[in-house]
Amino acid sequence: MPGPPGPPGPPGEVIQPLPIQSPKKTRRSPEGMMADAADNILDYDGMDEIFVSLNSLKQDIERMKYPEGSQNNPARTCKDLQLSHPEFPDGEYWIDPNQGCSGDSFKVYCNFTAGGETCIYADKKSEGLSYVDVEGNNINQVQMTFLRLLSASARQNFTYSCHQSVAWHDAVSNNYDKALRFLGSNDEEISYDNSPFITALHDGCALRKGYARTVLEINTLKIDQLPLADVMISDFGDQNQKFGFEVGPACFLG
Ligand SMILES: [Ca+2]
Repeated sequence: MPGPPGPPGPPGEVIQPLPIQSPKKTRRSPEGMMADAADNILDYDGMDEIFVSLNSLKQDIERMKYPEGSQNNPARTCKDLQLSHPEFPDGEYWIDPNQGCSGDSFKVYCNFTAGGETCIYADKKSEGLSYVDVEGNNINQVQMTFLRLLSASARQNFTYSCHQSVAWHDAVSNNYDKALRFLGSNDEEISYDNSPFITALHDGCALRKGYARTVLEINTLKIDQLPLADVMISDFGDQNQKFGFEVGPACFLG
């Protein structure tokens, strides 16, 4: 395999055909037996283009090997970017999970500290749950599919702000009957009773007293579950009950 990159080296040899091009003049001389020579000349003329192509191919390969996370030279994922640039700080970078043309690349948040997570955001302007890149553009579903294929786990936080409303554990009844239920991207319903992947990082709403908040983290090996598509709230309807929620970024780790 190392062979192919070699040929671009010879571009210097492009000069060599020059002397051979001198027969070009003789080619115009009327006498025959030049047909073969003419073919050769055409071949050598074509070599220029071949070397240019090889050179551009070499540059493409270099770009793939050392992505910069820029719009023109995006990485496949943040994890890939971290592998080629371990020195890069957490921040916003361009990725192109489906590779090929970079015209459909998009900008994400790379959490290198967390091991190279690729994060997209919930769209605050959307009424339902939908997701956008850091520039607020909707994410192409093909790119989303590729990002999932390149990931081994996915993580997303959900913060519930409550006033006398349970989000996860119900401390008074000591059960999880009123736990929030989520709808995954794969249409799977997940909650306390059927998923081992949801953890309460903080569960202030469990006491059902005054204002508090609960932070749930979905950290799943079932990549298709994220990002969350919907949430169902159970403990609501009584007077004095209030709630609000915030959907955290969905982060994919390769
Ligand atoms: Ca692409």
